Amino acid sequence: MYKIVVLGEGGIGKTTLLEVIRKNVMDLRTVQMTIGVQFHEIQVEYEDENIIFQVWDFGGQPQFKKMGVFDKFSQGSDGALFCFDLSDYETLLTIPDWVELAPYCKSENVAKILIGTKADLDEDTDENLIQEYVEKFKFHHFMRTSSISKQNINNVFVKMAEIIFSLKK
Ligand SMILES: Nc1nc2c(ncn2[C@@H]2O[C@H](COP(=O)(O)OP(=O)(O)O)[C@@H](O)[C@H]2O)c(=O)[nH]1
Ligand SMILES: [Mg+2]
Repeated sequence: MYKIVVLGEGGIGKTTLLEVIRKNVMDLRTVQMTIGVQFHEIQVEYEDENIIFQVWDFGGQPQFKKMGVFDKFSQGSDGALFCFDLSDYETLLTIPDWVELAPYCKSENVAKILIGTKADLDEDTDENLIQEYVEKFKFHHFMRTSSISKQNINNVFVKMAEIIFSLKK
């Protein structure tokens, strides 16, 4: 079982993405906790193995940022999805803040994917800045997703597995 944290502003489609991935992939469960973290169990097949991810999806409570919640809960992660909304430029600009909010994930050993959500909408983003962040924050991959068109829905956690295995070699 691999632990994955999902980080990014509220309203950018994190929970929807995980729900869509979960329903498309296999029968799994979601547990809502009062502290505002939802756990999604997501399974993928990778190199003939069944890989199970325990995915930590944080609620939108703004006070979480001040409480150090993200730093605490990101401890021990094998991977992280840093998310922004492709149709909302402001959310791209928050990516450096999210990197700072979860310092544990800065480790080279944590698999990091930058996810641009809502690829079905008109883009309001900056390809150069995306590439700059990929290099600066050492994201292992960048992916556009859409919970509506289902773009890359089946690839997110396969890619995550691939990166995690490559890091462990
Ligand atoms: N157009 C579009 N809307 C989306 C997509 N994913 C989520 N949404 C909408 O964005 C809003 C916020 O989604 P939610 O998953 O709750 O965001 P979270 O706060 O990041 O978990 C909801 O109204 C969703 O229906 C997407 O891929 N495309
Ligand atoms: Mg959510």
